[in-house]
Amino acid sequence: WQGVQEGTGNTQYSGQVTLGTSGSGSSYTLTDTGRGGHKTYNLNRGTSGTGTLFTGPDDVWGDGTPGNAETAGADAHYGAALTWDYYKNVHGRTGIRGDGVGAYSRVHYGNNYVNAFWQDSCFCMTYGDGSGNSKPLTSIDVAAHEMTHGVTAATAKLVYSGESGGLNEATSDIFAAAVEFYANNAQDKGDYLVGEKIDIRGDGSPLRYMDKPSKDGASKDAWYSGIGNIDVHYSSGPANHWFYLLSEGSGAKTVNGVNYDSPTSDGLPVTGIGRDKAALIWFKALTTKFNSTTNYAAARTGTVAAATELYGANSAEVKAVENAWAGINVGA
Ligand code: ASN
Ligand code: ZN
Repeated sequence: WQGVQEGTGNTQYSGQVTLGTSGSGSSYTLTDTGRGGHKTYNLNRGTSGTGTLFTGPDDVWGDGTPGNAETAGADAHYGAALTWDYYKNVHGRTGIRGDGVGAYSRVHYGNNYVNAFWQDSCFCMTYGDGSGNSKPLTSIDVAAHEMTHGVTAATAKLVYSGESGGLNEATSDIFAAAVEFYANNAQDKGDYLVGEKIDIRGDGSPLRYMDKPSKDGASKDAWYSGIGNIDVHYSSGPANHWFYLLSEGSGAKTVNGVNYDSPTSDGLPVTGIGRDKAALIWFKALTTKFNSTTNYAAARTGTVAAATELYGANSAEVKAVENAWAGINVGA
């Protein structure tokens, strides 16, 4: 059977979901023909090659527990599908490169490996199983974060060091949040936290907080001269904070049951314009204004230009973009 087929995934982080699969009769694979042929492979703790393509007799994948090898495959396959759908349906971009071609995912990388990563060289993303091989890094936001590294590499090509590196990381966090909200999965509602499901620290805390990035103990809330010298996962903080402020506004707020409290560096309030508009502005800036050496000051210029094209020079949206940058110490 050659058409688009739907199987069932019993995921660890997102409950029971529909997956794009291929096959018929008593042989199916995790090959998503409706999304560029995106495939998901089982590395079975190896660290090179593609291992084996997930294949099974019944088009039902995983049982929701990490002990079942298919479960991480189901989560990763689902996250890739959501990210594909988000870019296609929200931004009109079909595939990471916009050419309709799917990437592929590899799960069960190594042993107790607590990371996930995108590689442009294979046009693929890879997930470890986490500490104790029990918390694979296959949540929706991590999948969207990694795939977005592919989108950035295909568009602005932000260099992965200095301020552009922080903006590269923030782009992955921004669209990770956007995809999670887009998915509206009952077991993983949208939030402005990154990696809250994978429990990397073992205390239930997320990897990163977008409303007040310094809550993680290392990320910065606002730009300062020299921010380009810290790790890109921390210099992303101000841009993540900018996205939160632009989306939701400053101050205290509860979204999907999560409490946020976002201060501004200048003490002035920011009125949010909603995350959908904020994401459209960042996407337009990423794909038409930014380049490999864009820094925080240039990101301000680029997003103001993008918002001006989308909403007009005297719009409330442009004003909010400017106020959000002021709120993270990036002035005119
Ligand atoms: N998971 C990390 C990331 O995508 C891997 C890395 O440090 N590049 O940011
Ligand atoms: Zn990243």
